[in-house]
Amino acid sequence: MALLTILEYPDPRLRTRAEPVTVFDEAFGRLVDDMFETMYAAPGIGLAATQVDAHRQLIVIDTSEEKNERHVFVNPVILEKSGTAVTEEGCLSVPGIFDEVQRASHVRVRARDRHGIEFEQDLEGILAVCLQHEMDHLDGKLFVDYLSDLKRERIRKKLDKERKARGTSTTAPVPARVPAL
Ligand code: GNR
Ligand code: NI
Repeated sequence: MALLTILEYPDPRLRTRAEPVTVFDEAFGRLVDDMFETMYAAPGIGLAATQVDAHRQLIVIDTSEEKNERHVFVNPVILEKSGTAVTEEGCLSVPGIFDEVQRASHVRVRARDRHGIEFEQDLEGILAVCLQHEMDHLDGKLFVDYLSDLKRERIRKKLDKERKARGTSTTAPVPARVPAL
């Protein structure tokens, strides 16, 4: 098991379109496990492979309180959507930013599981919203794309500033100076 690095906006790799998964081998199973570990550690309720720079159509989700309901969606396709829901969304690739996004409240999805077995499922509530958020990642899209240009620009500048502050942090360990003899 391994923790993967999550790409952050405005990293251009987040704009990559994911390719369908064709091989469900051991290495693929390890990627699924590593994505769950990374999502739980973050913590988040969903993660798309795009966010960990693996550009394949793979999504993991767990919206349960107890973190014991693993959902895997490989090569997902939305068959039907209905209703609307406005949710305060966040994204591990846009840390610390939350804003309202309108999406369908109900979706029917066809996908494959980690073994390549096809299934169909009806989703509602946060699970439906999260799946749509994750499928956007697979298309190179982020929730901030639904916000105004002004908001998106402010977000980019804020994250930029925070990254710079992290880079020159005074709390970073200062290398010990070897005293002159
Ligand atoms: O952890 C997450 N929370 C969340 C809340 C509302 C709508 C969508 C999400 S997904 C997000 C994790 C993430 O960035 N997935 O791509
Ligand atoms: Ni996200």
